[in-house]
Amino acid sequence: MARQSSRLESKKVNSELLTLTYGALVSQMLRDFENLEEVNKQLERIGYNMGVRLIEDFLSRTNSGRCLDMRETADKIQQAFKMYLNVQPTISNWAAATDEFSLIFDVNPLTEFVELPADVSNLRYSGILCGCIRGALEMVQLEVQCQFVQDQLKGDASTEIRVKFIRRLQDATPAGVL
Ligand code: MYR
Repeated sequence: MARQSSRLESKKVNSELLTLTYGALVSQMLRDFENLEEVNKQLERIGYNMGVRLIEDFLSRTNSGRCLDMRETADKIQQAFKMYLNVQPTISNWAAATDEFSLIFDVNPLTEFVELPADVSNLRYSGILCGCIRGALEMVQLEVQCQFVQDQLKGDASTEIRVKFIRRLQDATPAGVL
């Protein structure tokens, strides 16, 4: 019993550490870059580079085969969020053509205890997550568009990432991987 509660405690500490570390990164970037659009761009790029690397770990840890359609891909993304961030977004709002869906988050571990000052209301604070999804999917030859369409951090009713299938890619080294 004591061991289980200390494991829960340690998960809580890890998630708080993540929130604080990410907050420090974003604050530093706000100081370092000239404008918000540049910060938004860089956060997405960092996420993209993470996704490009993370997919290999994900595929080997889950022993995953290729997804046959976007529904399977959505399930894998959900599984990845559970595995790496211990949150399980709900998959919903499918487009009729099943080429577009939403991930709805009850909790965004990057934004717990965060408040955005009014002068950075255009900051895409958690844009790193969209970059991560985009980078990971590009490695399995799926080009997607990924963006927050609602964010509780900005006063919206929920936090929702929209993922849209763009096209299947030929095998190629992704542009801009560092
Ligand atoms: C395939 O079609 O070949 C497999 C697709 C696997 C997709 C896994 C996507 C992982 C997205 C990572 C998001 C991480 C968020 C922390």
